[in-house]
Amino acid sequence: MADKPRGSSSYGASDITVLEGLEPVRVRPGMYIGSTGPAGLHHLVWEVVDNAVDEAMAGYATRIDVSILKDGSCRVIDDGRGIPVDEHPQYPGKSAAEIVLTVLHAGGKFGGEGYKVSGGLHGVGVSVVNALSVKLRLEIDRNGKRHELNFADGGKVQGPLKVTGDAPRGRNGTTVTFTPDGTIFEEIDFRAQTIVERLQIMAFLNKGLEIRFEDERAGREMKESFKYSGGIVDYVRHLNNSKESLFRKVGSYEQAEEAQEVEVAFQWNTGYYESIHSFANGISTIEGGMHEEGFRKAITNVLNRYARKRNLLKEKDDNLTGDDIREGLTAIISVHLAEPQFEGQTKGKLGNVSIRSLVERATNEKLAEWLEENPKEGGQIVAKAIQASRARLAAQQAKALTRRKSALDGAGLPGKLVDCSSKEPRECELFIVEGNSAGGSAKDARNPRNQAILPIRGKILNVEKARADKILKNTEIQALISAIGAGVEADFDVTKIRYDKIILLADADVDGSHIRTLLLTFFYRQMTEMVNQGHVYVAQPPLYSTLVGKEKTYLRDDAAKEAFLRENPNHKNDFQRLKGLGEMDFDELRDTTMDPTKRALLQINVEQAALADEVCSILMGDDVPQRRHFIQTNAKDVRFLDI
Ligand code: 0RA
Repeated sequence: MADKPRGSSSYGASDITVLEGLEPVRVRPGMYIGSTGPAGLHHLVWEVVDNAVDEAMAGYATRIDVSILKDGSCRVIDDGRGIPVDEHPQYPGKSAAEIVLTVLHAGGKFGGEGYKVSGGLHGVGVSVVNALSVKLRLEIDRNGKRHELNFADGGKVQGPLKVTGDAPRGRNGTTVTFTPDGTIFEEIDFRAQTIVERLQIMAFLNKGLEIRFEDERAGREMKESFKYSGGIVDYVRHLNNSKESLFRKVGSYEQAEEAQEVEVAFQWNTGYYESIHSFANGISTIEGGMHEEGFRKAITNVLNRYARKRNLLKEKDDNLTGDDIREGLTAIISVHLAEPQFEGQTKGKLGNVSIRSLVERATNEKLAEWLEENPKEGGQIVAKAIQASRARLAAQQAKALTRRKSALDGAGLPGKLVDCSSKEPRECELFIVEGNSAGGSAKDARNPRNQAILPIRGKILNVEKARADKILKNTEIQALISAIGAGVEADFDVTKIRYDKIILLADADVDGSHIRTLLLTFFYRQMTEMVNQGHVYVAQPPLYSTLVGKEKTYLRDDAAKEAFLRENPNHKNDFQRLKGLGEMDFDELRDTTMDPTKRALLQINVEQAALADEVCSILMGDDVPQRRHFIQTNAKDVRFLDI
């Protein structure tokens, strides 16, 4: 087939069909890949990688190489069977490979049994990637030969599949190299970090599969390689790496039926939060769904039954709640099923009811077995859950107390809050300021109409190291909760926040950075939706000021100062190094942080807050060793945590 010459007329005709075939993708890319922003762009990579992972799941591929080439294009190599190269039965004169790349949904749907469980959520098929690329080259090693097929301008085939030589040493596999179409995407700059993070998760979910990444772009060169012989057990270890685990073992179990299967790995840490990550066919289900439901229900039952059987819970005792049991639990639930139903706002919720009973049954049987076989660990889990249940009762009392207290002092606002006069949250800002002196200058520099100041005293409690009862009894935290006015934890309601912007104002030194980290951890853990929706900001006071004529100019950091000197080589004036916020005077503070037209604010996203949270969980206590910066060097990536 590959060498068969084609008549020019039939070539023209097929060309038209192909264009018709992929045209809808170019007209409405969002329907196929969600968006034409960065998420959509990376969707192209996931699509190709998913196909390669499918080959691995089917037992054929063992290694996947993903590269961003010097010219910004992306290449994915796998050592699977190779896309079939023979003539496609329904499309005389065309290779199966051409059909896979030019017909929507032609992916693995032909050629016998196809895929039992296909990853493709994304599942829109590589043809979509082809449609949205200016260039795509397909190289296939199969039947001892290397084949090549090229496309351009949104999936137009550039001639028939050709044999270009022998495949190296009997190798099979597929290589897809594509250049996204810059007229379709807002930008076509791949972000290495985004890709690496996802590849690592794929490697965790596919035990033994080797996934390599290389960024070849000038100045951005990097390499990563992932291969986990323990699969999701290694994933749990990785997640608990920065925490103190309750015991060394990571438990796991799996169960399969004809059309669906589940795999679970779990371990508890000594912390107070649960961290359950679930996946369906390798796709993250961040909104949970039936698999998580089945797991939660069963784990609660199993542990209560176990605790009673061992007499750790007495007859008169209430059952432990699911929250008590899941405190400190890190778990991965990975399911595979034939036709996953993704529901919910972000399509991140698994709707298949049948998987709930499988996960529930598997957990009921196999977790119970694991507990029988590991009595020491079982005892530790129950003891922790019992402590959690006591803390829960204490927290209920503390909450009731806080409510009663705030009912007593009128509006329920903390005494040290300097509130603004406007009651329209959309225009209001709350500055959380370290220390009373800084609070004083901020009070002078603010616009009293819409800017409120809440001074806090020193380091707030590290909520990562404290249970709900202790958190709620802490006066600084009580002040934060009542000033923001939208409740806390499960009761938090982001629609009730009294200020649109919550702005953290702390010094640019080590202590200031610690305070920011603690505050971000509190918001991330206890007012998560407020972070999610971008209401949290960090004020970034500049490092230098200098006079240009009579006008004071502020320069953010050393780089800004150098740039300024390059642009103004004759500048003679001294540079003032600005001291801490507490020592800034009225106009300095106004010009750099309070005046919305002049200041620099960093909007905190979820990743930044999660990072702060991670730091809090690795800090041994709340006291920072003097002059040590928040840089995590124990992980393989060095991260600067002074957000
Ligand atoms: C259709 C059928 C078969 C494999 C593939 C497609 C396939 C697609 C991709 C995309 C990237 N890598 C891939 N590897 C394989 C089955 C082939 C057979 O039965 O031999």
